[in-house]
Amino acid sequence: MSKEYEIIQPQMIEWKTWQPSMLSSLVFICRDAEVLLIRKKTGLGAGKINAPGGKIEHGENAETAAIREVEEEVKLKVKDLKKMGTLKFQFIDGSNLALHCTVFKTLEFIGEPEETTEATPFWCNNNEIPYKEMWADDICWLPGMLEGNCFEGEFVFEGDSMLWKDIRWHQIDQES
Ligand code: 6U4
Repeated sequence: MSKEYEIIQPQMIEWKTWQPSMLSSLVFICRDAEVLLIRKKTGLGAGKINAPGGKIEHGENAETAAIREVEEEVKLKVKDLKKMGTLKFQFIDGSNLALHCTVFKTLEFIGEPEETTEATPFWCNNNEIPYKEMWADDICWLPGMLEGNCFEGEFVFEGDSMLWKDIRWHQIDQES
């Protein structure tokens, strides 16, 4: 077989039977026309701007993991999380990471965001989100999500480069 056929092409991924190797969550905390973002200091995407969140640990679901990660990363207690979407990331670099991420939004939080060893938090106006410093997929779904729309997306990455994407939007009552 020639080398060309051994390379995984993004369009070859069978999303219907795709299985994640890691589960995670992201939480967008909103107040007025602002959203709380972080400069991530550790782990996947260190140095990038993202929302608080991280891996789902044994015994947790996406929501309990999201609540724990927000407290660990920025010292806020969040509640009333609304599930807004799901993201599936297949990395076709050496990691072969297959990452599933549940995206939540909330208006309810207690406390003031604090810097930790994992993250530097900052409030950002919804119109000034620094997409160039974020994962390449974020600009495809974050604006629509902040407007209140629910979504599902699949993405293929090679390192930091997004090679392929598919996003579907739907009504809030279809997302569970
Ligand atoms: P640990 O080591 O568990 O503290 P943690 O910050 O929990 O690390 P990590 O480093 O595994 O998690 O990174 C997973 C996080 O990265 C999830 O919150 C989702 C986020 N993430 C990964 N790829 C992303 C992408 N392409 N777009 C995006 N977020 C992404 O918006």
